[in-house]
Amino acid sequence: MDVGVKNKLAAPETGMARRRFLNTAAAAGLAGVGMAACSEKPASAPVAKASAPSAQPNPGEGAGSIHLKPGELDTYYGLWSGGHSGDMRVLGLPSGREITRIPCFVPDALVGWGITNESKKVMGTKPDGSLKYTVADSHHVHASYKDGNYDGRYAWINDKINSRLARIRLDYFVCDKITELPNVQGFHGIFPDKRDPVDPAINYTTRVFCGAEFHVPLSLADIDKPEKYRTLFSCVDAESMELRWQVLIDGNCDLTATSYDGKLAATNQYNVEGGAKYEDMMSAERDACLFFNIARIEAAVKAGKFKTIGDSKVPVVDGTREANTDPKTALTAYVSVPKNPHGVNASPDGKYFICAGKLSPTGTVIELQKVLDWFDGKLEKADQAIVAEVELGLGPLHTAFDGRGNGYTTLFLDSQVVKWNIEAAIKFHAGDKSAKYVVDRVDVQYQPGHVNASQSETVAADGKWLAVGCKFSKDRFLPAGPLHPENEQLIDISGEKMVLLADHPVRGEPHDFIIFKRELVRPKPVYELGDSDIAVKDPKDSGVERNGKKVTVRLTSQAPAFSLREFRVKKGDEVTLILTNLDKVEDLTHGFAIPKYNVNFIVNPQETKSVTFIADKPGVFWAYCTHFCHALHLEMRSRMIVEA
Ligand code: RUQ
Ligand code: CUA
Ligand code: CA
Repeated sequence: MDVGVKNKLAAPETGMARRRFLNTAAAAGLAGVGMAACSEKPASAPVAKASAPSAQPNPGEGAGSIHLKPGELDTYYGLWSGGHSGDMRVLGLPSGREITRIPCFVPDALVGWGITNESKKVMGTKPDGSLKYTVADSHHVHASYKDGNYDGRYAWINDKINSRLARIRLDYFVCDKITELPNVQGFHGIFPDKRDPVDPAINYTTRVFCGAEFHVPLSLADIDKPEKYRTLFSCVDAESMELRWQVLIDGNCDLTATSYDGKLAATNQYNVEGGAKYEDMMSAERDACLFFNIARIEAAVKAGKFKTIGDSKVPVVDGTREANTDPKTALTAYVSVPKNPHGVNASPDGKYFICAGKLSPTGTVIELQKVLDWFDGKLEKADQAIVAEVELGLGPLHTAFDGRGNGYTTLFLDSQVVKWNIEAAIKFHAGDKSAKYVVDRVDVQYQPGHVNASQSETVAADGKWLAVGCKFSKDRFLPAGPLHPENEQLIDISGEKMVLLADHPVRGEPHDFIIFKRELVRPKPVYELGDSDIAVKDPKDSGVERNGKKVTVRLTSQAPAFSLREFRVKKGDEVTLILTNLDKVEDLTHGFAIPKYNVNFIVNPQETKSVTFIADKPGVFWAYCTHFCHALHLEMRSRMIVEA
C-alpha cells in the first residue's frame, strides 16, 4: 500500500460514514495500482443488511466471556506469526493475552537465541561462526494434523525474506529446525498435509508444502531475461525437515492449501502473467489456483523423471502447463480464478477450496472431487471444478470457517468481514438467484488481512471465535509516535450475527495465526537432562578444562548459586561455557550474562546451553543471573577472571 493511501485513511470519520469514506479513499488510492477495476463493480448479489458496529446482544448463545477473572485460564491457544520479529507468538484466547514468544529466525536476548551454540546451529551460521541471517519476515503459522485435527506435535512458520521454514516442537514450544529452500525467493504460503495420499495408515502430517512467490532466473545466463524466470513449489519432510521434491511451475505461488484426503495441495497464483512489474502482473483478467497431484508427483520422482537445479540435489519435476496437458498423466492442474487471487482455504467438510479474489470482489469455490475427476480424465476442463464464483465485497483476502457451512472472508477495501453460506453460494451460482448466500457483514477496524476461527481449518471447526488481523489501527489505541500498532480483533461467531468484542494492539506485522483447543497440546513442564549430550549432570563435574587455546568451562546452576563462584581463563582463549540448570522445580529459570562479552541466555529447569567466545578483554567480569529466581537472585553471580 502506498503512502497516499495511508494519508487518506487518516481522515477522522466515524461509523458507517467512515467505512464508506475508506472504501472510496482506499479504492481511489489504489487506482494508481489498478484496484479501480474491481471498485467499479459494487456487490450486486442479494445481501443481508450490513450490521451496525455491534453493541447488540448476540442472538446466539454466545461463545463466552473474553474477560477472564484473575487466575482463570484461557480455553484456546493461538499461535501467531511474529512478523518482522521472526518469532512465533503464543496467545491465550479468548482473552487475547500474549503468553510467550518463540524466537525462530531472529536473535532474541531473553532466551539467548542467536547467542547460544545450540540456537546458532538451528539458525545457521557462516564459516566464521556468525549468524547467516539476522532479519526475517514471517507470515504464516500452521500446525501438524492427525485425522484432520491438530495433534500437538509441531507448528511451522515461514520467513519470506530468506525462504526459510522453521519448525516448532509443541512439547517445549521451541524452534528445533530451520530449513532454507533452494532456488526460490519470496517463500510465502505454507501448509502441512493432513494425511498421506496413498498409505491409509499415515493419517497424520508428513509433508509441509511451501509456495514461492517471486520468480527468479534458474541459471545465471537468464539474469536479464525475466521471461525465463521461474518459481518452484516445494515439499519438505515434516520429520527430517529435508526437501523431498520441488515442482517447476508456470506463474507464481501465493498462499497454499491442502486437502483432507492428502491427495491435493494447491497454491493461488496472482502472476500467471509472469510479469516483472505490477502492471504486467495484473494484466490478465484471470489467474489461477494451481493444484498438485501429490501421489503422481512422488511416483514421478521415484521413477527418476526429474532434474536438479544448480548445486541443489533436490529432485525437480515439471509442473508447467505445457508438460501437463494430458489429465491422465498430469502432475498439476491449473484452475482459473479471477484477477490476482490471494488466500486459498480448505473448508472443514473437506469438499472445497475457497479462493479470495483480491482485485476481484469475488470468492471462487472449487470442488475438490471435481479436480480429482479432471485428473482421472472424467472432466473435460479443469475450470469445470468451479462450483461458485460469487461477489463478496471489495478486496477479499482470506476465509475462515465455522463448521456450520459458512465462510468468513476479510474484505480489505471494505474494512469488513463478510459471513457467507457456501452451499447457498453454489446454488446462486447455479442459477437460483433467490439463494441468499451473504448472511452477515461486520465492520472491522481497519483493512483486515488474515482471519481465522477457532479450529477453523480442521474437521473440528467449532464456530465460536473469529480473530481478524487488521493492518491499520489508526485511532483505536493511544498514539505512541508515528508507527501505529496493528489491530487484532476478536469476534464472537457463535450466533447468526457476528459480534465484535475486542481490540488488541500488536506489533507489526503478524499476518496469519491459528486458534485451537488447549487440550490439543501437551506442553512439558521441565526439560530432561538427557536432552543435551553435553549436560553437566553433577555440580562435581564443574570446572575449567584446557586444551591448548581452547578452554571448556562447565558449570551448573541451583538457586541461588552457580557451581563455580569464579573461573579463570587467559586472554586470547577460545572459551566454550556450558551451563546446566540442575533446578528441577517448574519455572525455576536462571539466566547467565557476561558483561562486555555480549553473552546473555536463560536456562530452564534441567536445560543445558552453551556459548563460545574469544576471551579478548583481560579483567574481572561478573557473570550474573539475569532471571529473577530467588531472594538471593542479585547475589547469584560468578566471577570470570581473564588473565592478561
Ligand atoms: S498474506 S494478508 Cu503474507 Cu498471508 Cu494475506
Ligand atoms: Cu538465578 Cu536469578
Ligand atoms: Ca495477475
